Amino acid sequence: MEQPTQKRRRRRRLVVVVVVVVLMVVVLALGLGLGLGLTHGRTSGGIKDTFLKRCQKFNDLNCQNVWDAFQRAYINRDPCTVTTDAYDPFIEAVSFKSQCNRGLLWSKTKEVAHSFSQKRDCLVTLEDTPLGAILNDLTWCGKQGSDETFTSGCPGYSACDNNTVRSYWKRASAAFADTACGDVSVMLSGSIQTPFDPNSIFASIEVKRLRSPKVRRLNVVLVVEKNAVTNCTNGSLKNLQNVLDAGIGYGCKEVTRDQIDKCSSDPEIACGACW
Ligand SMILES: *[C@@H]1O[C@H](CO)[C@@H](O)[C@H](O)[C@H]1NC(C)=O
Ligand SMILES: *[C@@H]1O[C@H](CO)[C@@H](O)[C@H](O)[C@H]1NC(C)=O
Ligand SMILES: *[C@H]1O[C@@H](CO)[C@H](O)[C@@H](O)[C@@H]1NC(C)=O
Repeated sequence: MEQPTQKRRRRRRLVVVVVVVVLMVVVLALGLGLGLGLTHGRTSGGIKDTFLKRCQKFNDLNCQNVWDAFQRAYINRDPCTVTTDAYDPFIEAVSFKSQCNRGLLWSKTKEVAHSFSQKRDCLVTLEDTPLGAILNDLTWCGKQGSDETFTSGCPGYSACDNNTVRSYWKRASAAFADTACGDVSVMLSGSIQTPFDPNSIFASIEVKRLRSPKVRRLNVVLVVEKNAVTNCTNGSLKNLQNVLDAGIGYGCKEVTRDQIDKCSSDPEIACGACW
């Protein structure tokens, strides 16, 4: 009777040991998983998820490749030394088709331009293409000696010339202007003194990329609201005509915000009749 009791005790001890070991493994695995999860969340988790989700709306993109090409531009770099050409591989990975007669540029009119392009299937802004849609309103940067993507503590848009985000929008705007052909539209603001501002991305990058004969004409839509201070006769718009590539036609129309909103919400109005 003595032996079976000892056996039972030994077996019980064995079971206890096994249970303790299993528990330790489970706790370790959970802890490790949690640790990895936290690291993930602290670094690229948020922006990578947003990036991939937005990218996947464009069916013809291999989004993991696109993300890899994007990261290569700024990872392990001082965020004030990222030049526009660092994004070349990314731009190539996202290459998209020309926008003949549908390209809509904007300067100081982001909100109205998008409210129009998103409601009507007439004109396309940079932000309606993958290049603009994926990164719109995001902030990101890298750090020397790190392979992580940061979304806070990045230099502001005006902090330095060659910063991660600013160089991106310059490069993306250039790529978008390169796809323009036929008639191109631009919405400029009639509520500021200088609708064609030489420091804007439109003036410093996009206009220079519009080449004749691929681009036939530039139509300025000068958005005038109640507080309008200028019109199509403004001197800065004369400057715009002067810097346009020879052979590109030019037109300017003052269009009220109300008129644009009406056209945005009424599909019965033909696109060509909006202004
Ligand atoms: C930014 O980069 C360009 C090269 O793309 C360079 O010519 C320029 O000097 C740089 N600007 C600053 C402030 O470092
Ligand atoms: C355009 O604005 C100028 C003042 O900047 C004004 O003299 C002129 O009459 C305006 N032209 C039209 C057509 O409203
Ligand atoms: C528009 O043109 C520019 C450049 O000639 C002038 O500097 C501005 O003062 C002008 N704006 C208005 C409202 O006259």
